[in-house]
Amino acid sequence: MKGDVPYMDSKILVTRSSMPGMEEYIDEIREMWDSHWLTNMGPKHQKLEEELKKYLGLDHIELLVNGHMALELTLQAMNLQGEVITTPFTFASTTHAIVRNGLKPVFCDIDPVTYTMDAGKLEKLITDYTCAVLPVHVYGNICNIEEIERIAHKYELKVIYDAAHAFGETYHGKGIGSFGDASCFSFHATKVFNSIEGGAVSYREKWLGDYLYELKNFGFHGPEEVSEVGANAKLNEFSASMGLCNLRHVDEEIQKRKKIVERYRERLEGIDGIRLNVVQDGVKSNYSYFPVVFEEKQFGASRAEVFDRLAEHGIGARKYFYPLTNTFSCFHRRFDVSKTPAALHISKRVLTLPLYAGLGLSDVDRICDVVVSCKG
Ligand code: T4K
Repeated sequence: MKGDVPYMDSKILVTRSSMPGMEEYIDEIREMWDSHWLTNMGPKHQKLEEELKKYLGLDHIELLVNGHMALELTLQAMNLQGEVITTPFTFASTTHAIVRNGLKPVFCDIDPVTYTMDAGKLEKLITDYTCAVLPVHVYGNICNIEEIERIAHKYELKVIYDAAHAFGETYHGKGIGSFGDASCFSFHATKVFNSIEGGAVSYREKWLGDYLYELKNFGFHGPEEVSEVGANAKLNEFSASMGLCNLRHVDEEIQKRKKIVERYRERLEGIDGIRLNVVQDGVKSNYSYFPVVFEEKQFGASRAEVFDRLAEHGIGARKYFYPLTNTFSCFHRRFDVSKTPAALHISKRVLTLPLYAGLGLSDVDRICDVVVSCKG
C-alpha cells in the first residue's frame, strides 16, 4: 500500500443531517398536541411555505413530500408528451421522474467543468417530439441558464430545473428558483436544508402551483370532485416543523460549510491529478458537496483506490454520481452511454468527500491526509 496514516478510528460519513436543538424542535411541535393537526396542508406547512418564499426570494412555491415527487408531479402538471432532454450525471430521481410520466429521456452530455448540461450539445438533440428540457444544477453548480433558456425559447420547450442541490443559491442576485418554468428542490435529510423528507417546486405561472396543489392531494378539486389522477405527496406537519427550525440556522450552517470547503481547497488545490469543483462567477454557493475528480495517470491512484483507502480509515466518501442513470439495469440497455462521454469520464473518476456543518477542520485535515497518502 502507498503511504499510511497513523490514526482513524472514528467513522466520518459523507454527510450528517442538520438538526436543531431538541428543545427547539419540541417547542415547535408542542401545539400539535392541542390541535391534533398532523398533515394535509396544516399551519406548519403554510408557515414553512411563507418562510421559504422569503428566504429563497421567490413569489411562488408549492411544498411537497420530497424532491422526487416535486419532479414527478411537475412533469405531470405540465401535461407533457414525447421526449425530455436531460443529463445522466444525476441521482436516479431525475431520470425516473421522466420515465414514470411515460416520457422518453434523451440524454445530453455534461460540461466536464460544471458537470451540468453541456448547452452546446442541446440543440442537436431537439426533435419534433421534444417537449421539455430538464437540466440539473449538479452539486449546486448552476447550469448554463442563459443558453439553455435561449434554445428552449426558440423551440418553445418547457424548462424544469432539478434544483435538488441548489437550495438558497442565487445567480446574479436572483433566487435560483426564479429561472425556467419551474425548479424542483429537495429537503431530504442529507441536504443543506432539510425537513427530514421534503421538497418544493418554484414556478413562474400561477396555474402550475394550483395544479400541483391538487396533484399532491390525489387530484381533489374541492371536496366532492376529483379532476386529476393525483398522488399523495403532502408534506406532514412534523416535517414542516423540522423545516421551520432548520431554516433559522441554515445561514450559519452554510457559513460553516464554506469554511470546510476553504480548508479542503487549501489542502488539495494544485495537487497533480486532482481536480476540484469550479467556482462560478455570479453564483452565491450553498457549498452542498465537495466533489473531487481523480485522474489516475497523473495522480498515481485510481478513484477506487482512494475510495477504499478512505473506507479503511472510517471515512465514507461517495461516488455521486456513479453509475450514470443511462446505464441503470432497469432500462435494459435502452440508452447508448457512448453518446455521453464526458459524463462517463467524470462518473468513473469522481468522489464526493464528507461535507456537513458539524465536520471539524481537524477531520478535514485527516481526510486530506488520507487522500494525499494515496498519491503515487
Ligand atoms: N435530484 C437530485 C439531483 C438528487 O440528488 C436527489 C436526491 C433528488 C432529485 C431527489 O430528492 P429526494 O426525493 O431525495 O428529496 C441520498 C439522498 O437520499 C437523496 O436525497 C440525494 N439526492 C442523494 C444524492 O443522496 P443516498 O442513498 O446516497 O443516501 P444515504 O442514505 O446513503 O445517506 C448518505 C449519508 O447521509 C449517510 O451516510 C449518513 C447521512 N445521513 C443519511 C440519512 C438518511 C444522515 O446523517 N441522516 C439521515 O437521515 O441518497
